[in-house]
Amino acid sequence: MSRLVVVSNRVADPRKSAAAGGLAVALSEALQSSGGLWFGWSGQISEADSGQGATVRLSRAGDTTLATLDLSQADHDAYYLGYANSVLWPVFHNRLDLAALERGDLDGYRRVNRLFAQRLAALLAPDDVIWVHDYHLIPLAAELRALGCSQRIGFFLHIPLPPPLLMAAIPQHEWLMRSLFAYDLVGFQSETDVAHFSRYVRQEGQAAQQGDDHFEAFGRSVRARCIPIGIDVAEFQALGTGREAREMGATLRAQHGTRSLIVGVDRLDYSKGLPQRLRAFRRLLQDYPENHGQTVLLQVAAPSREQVGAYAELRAELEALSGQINGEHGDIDWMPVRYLHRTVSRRRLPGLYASARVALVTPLRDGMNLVAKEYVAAQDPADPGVLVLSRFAGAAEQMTDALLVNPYDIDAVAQATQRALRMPLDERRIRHERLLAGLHRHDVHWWQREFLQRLSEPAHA
Ligand code: GDG
Repeated sequence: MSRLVVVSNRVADPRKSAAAGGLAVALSEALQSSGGLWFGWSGQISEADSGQGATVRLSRAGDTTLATLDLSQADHDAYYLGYANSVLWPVFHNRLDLAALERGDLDGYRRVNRLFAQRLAALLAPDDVIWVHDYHLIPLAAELRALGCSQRIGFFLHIPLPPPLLMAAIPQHEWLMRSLFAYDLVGFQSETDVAHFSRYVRQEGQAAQQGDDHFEAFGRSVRARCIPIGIDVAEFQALGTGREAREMGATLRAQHGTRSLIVGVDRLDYSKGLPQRLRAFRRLLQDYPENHGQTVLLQVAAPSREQVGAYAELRAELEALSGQINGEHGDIDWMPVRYLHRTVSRRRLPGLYASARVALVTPLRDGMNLVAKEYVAAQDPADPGVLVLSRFAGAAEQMTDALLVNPYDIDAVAQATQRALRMPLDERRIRHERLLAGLHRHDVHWWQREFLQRLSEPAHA
């Protein structure tokens, strides 16, 4: 069996899996069984031990080796805050207006990818299998190939791939897409992403698509497939039986009594559609006054990327909006919006989800969205809550038994929320049963096995 080498921007310590979440659990499972290596940024910024002088620190976590390196302040700012999170993230989420195209940031992005490749190449054995994750590291395989690495290399894009016209807003779009052809396999979250990839390479790369998932362009070939990520259903449900989740559930029930709880849990990010969601909740209170005193929206917005300007503005907008709604509609004994700008412990999340009659998962654009899946996994099958899900989340391709909505259409989201609040038990059970079956069929273990199986197949299978 070949050794698995995982490369991602950050390395999660698999020993802290309850904190790290399902992705870390799934990857560490594959890493442990092959005595693997996980390579990435340490999360530390250091001037002395970074850039060309950066040394790789090795540590052990069971049978897995963790290999991390520090970044200098300049590299971190240009690669992580700059090109990755102020160019690729907004454009890939259809927010051209937020893209900050600074030439120095591209240089930093290339420099850090080259540095990762140089340090990683020194640790590789000839028959290793390499799995690279996400938009921070698109050119990594090309850099490794330039150093003579001929191992099998796969790439999984966790975020959406935009349609060709939007992609073309990035001045280096051709270089980025050409970089993907240095991989043997590229995995996407949804069929929509694969269709965007296919259209791009046909239009811009004069590609020939040969067979289902095999593309030739730029004088090279790659396989590209939809391999949607799932969650670890069993792990998440087990978390739900733990003390912290049960206490969370009991606290919420005591606080809200007979009131219906609507929940939202997101990183505070403009892709998640949070202002639109709050406006839809305000519309619900305006159009369906029976919810007065009876319904509460609990929105957790976990702090994220606070050094990027667009995120600070969003935070201020959300705080103002929740204050307005509470001012307009609240009463002495009822606050319609509970807005929390903080992280809730992962062990308590299942209790929060289980107490909510409705979940609003309404991103404007999302690669997959794991909160939608976690909410379904946490429900009591005998009396389940209802998922209201954006049609622009990758999850909507699989979770067609949710109430699918256009998150920009405030009236429609308010109507769907009202329908979810009033949905009869029979219908809730049927929808939940089908959604849960889907979660089991395509869980995170399936995702990990499927990706590695496809990566191990010969190129012209
Ligand atoms: C990217 C893609 C894709 C959130 N708030 C808290 C908290 N969370 C956890 C959730 C969930 C995870 O973070 C968020 O996952 P998402 O899928 O919603 O979103 P991204 O972070 O944007 O992730 C996305 C994903 O990669 C995987 O491929 O689905 O589309 O954008 O697990 O539970 N966890 C804790 N406290 C919080 O307050 N502990």
